[in-house]
Amino acid sequence: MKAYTTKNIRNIVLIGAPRSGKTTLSEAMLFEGKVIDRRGTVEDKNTVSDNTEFEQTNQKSINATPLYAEFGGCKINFIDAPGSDDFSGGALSAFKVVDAAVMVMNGTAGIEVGTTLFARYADQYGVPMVIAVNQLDHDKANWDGVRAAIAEEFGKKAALCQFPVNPGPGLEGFVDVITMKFYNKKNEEQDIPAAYADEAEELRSELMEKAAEGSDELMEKFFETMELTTDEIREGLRLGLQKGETIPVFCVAAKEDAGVKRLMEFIVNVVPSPEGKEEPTVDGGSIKCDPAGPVALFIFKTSVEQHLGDVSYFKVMSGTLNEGADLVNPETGNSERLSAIYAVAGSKKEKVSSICAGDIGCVMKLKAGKTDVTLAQSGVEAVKHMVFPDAKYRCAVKAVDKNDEAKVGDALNKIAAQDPTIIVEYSKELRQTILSGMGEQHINYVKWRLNNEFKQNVEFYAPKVPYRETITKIATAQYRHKKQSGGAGQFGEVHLLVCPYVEGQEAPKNFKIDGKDVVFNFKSQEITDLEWGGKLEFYNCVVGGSIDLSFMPAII
Ligand SMILES: Nc1nc2c(ncn2[C@@H]2O[C@H](COP(=O)(O)OP(=O)(O)O)[C@@H](O)[C@H]2O)c(=O)[nH]1
Ligand SMILES: [Mg+2]
Repeated sequence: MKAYTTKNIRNIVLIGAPRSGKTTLSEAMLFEGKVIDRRGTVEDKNTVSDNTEFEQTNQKSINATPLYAEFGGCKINFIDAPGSDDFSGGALSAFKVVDAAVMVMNGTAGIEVGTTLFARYADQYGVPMVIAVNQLDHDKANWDGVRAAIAEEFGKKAALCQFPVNPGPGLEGFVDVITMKFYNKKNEEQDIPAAYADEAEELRSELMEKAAEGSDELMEKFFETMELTTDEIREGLRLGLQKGETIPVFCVAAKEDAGVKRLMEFIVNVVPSPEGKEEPTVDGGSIKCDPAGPVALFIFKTSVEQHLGDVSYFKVMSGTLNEGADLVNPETGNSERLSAIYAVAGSKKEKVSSICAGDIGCVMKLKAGKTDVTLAQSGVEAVKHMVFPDAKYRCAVKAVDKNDEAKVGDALNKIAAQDPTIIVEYSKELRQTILSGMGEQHINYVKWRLNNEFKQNVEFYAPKVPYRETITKIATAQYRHKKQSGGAGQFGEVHLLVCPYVEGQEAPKNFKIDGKDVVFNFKSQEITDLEWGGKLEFYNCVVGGSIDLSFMPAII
């Protein structure tokens, strides 16, 4: 592979509702980028992206797959993310390493639940968005409906850059109002057919106005001349995109490869390169994406892959990573040697000798190659950790055969180390291992992995409900201990008072012992938070050292 510099890198993630066509678009982009010379399909279970048995059997993406294409002098790294909320961890991890998201929309369905969900996530994580309306060759393609739905959902942010000619099975191609050209289904650039010239002019004016909002200079120029050049439109869209104020809208029919080349051209021309990006660190500082800076890489995904074992996917946040580099995990101080590094397109991996700042790659068999880990030259701080939504679904897990408990525990810990949206905890209160995830499908996938990948027979069941009683009324008790069978005698008396307690209640002042009022003489107070949320308050009221200090820990 050609060596790339930071400014020739583009990093994007494909997001969108399930079955909108992200994996099909990925395959078309790999084809356009000459990484593959024959396109697979989801139905034939031979796409580069959906390369695991579970994904192929279910014909849906579970894992976010890092891929790349060499195109227009750039390396476009793109991550094919799963579309269901249960597996949103993949898209959310990818947000950490990309400069834009391509929201794939199903041209027959418009705005779906997944569209809104992932658009909201992109907004929350501060990732700019480009829309690609897909499936415009489908017999149920509804361009007018989708266009209206986009306007309703994204309002003034949506910037229409293209429209299709004859959407549906007779799709002819797309008119592009940035280049003012028509692209037929074979991606050939032609003049705009006369019948669509007026519509194209009208849309270009609207687009110029939107692009002008990108900066004051562009706005001034637009007001003076009522014109922007094609490059100025691109600049305006880039600025609007970076600020999250503009969402450019493109058209594709990924299954037919139509429009894909032009979308990639737009990514190369308009999506910002990672150069100069400041990545926040755990100590409140930042790492600048500079190929001449100190080497720092961030692992955003790990997986166990057939014939390869543990694979860690990373983005070089700064510096230039060379094979054989010795790096340190700034949070643990552990060092690692990266003897071989690779460019990645799903299961296709190409060994490279160096990877520049901003680029994405992978390395195998690292000792500490966990997700969310930084490896860097000494003196560099760790990258701020990824954040994920709280788990939405939980269940209890146990090995069917009690003797396998340790093996099941190990397997669960491995799965959780790879997928940060899976949480495994042992609840001392319930005496159960509790597994939490993003949804029922997510948990079922963990079960599938335990059975098939780790060959463990497990049972998933509803966790127990913790039953906590409380004290409702005052009660007293007393006990006298007396032992005099040779040697020094033993004597002790315990008087117990149990009463209901509410937050802020004053400590008891006196107590009746043998009918007599005893006033407490508080010496010290110790408060311990209990595991289940309660509190233990201990008042030491010992008089005259009558209880030896060495007995105190046993009493508390
Ligand atoms: N007609 C048509 N079908 C498509 C197109 N893109 C994807 N599909 C089909 O839509 C289904 C879902 O595609 P897939 O790429 O798995 O969607 P994903 O869930 O977003 O990754 C598959 O059956 C694809 O063959 C397209 O451009 N046109
Ligand atoms: Mg997919």
